Amino acid sequence: MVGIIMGSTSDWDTMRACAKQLEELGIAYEKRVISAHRTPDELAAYARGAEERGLKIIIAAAGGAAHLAGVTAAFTHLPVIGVPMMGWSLSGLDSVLSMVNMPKGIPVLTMSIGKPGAINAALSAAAILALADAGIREKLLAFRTRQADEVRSATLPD
Ligand code: RP5
Repeated sequence: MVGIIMGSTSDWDTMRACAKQLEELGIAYEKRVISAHRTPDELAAYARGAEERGLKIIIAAAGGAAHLAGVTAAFTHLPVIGVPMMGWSLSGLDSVLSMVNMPKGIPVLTMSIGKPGAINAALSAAAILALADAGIREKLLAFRTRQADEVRSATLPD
């Protein structure tokens, strides 16, 4: 249902958290390394064929100039959720500004930088899928109840 793509194998350390969250919610996904600048033809083919292969949402992670999500969105009308990576410099500020500032017409739903964004990408995908899938809706609501309960029962050391 969800395609997770990332610009490099170096993004997987972060995006593993996204995959784990999807698994916890029982959402089927696939994962692939595809680069907008190193393998542009493969990216075009992947994004163009995504709907026909049954994908509903694409989560795209990239660092640096981070154009993967925007280019993916150019080739498909499916929702594209972008996750900016920390990158090797500027602590991910470059990636988040690049992803979030899409010109009008082709949106990228941009998450926060790094692991929190990776997890929120999975939760956002779940929220979209939950609109038409009662099972996912139930799992998402249960997750949020558990999360709230954890906060309520939290104790602090003296
Ligand atoms: C982007 O450049 C990738 O998404 C990655 O975050 C970053 C660095 O890639 P590597 O040089 O580690 O392959 O394309």
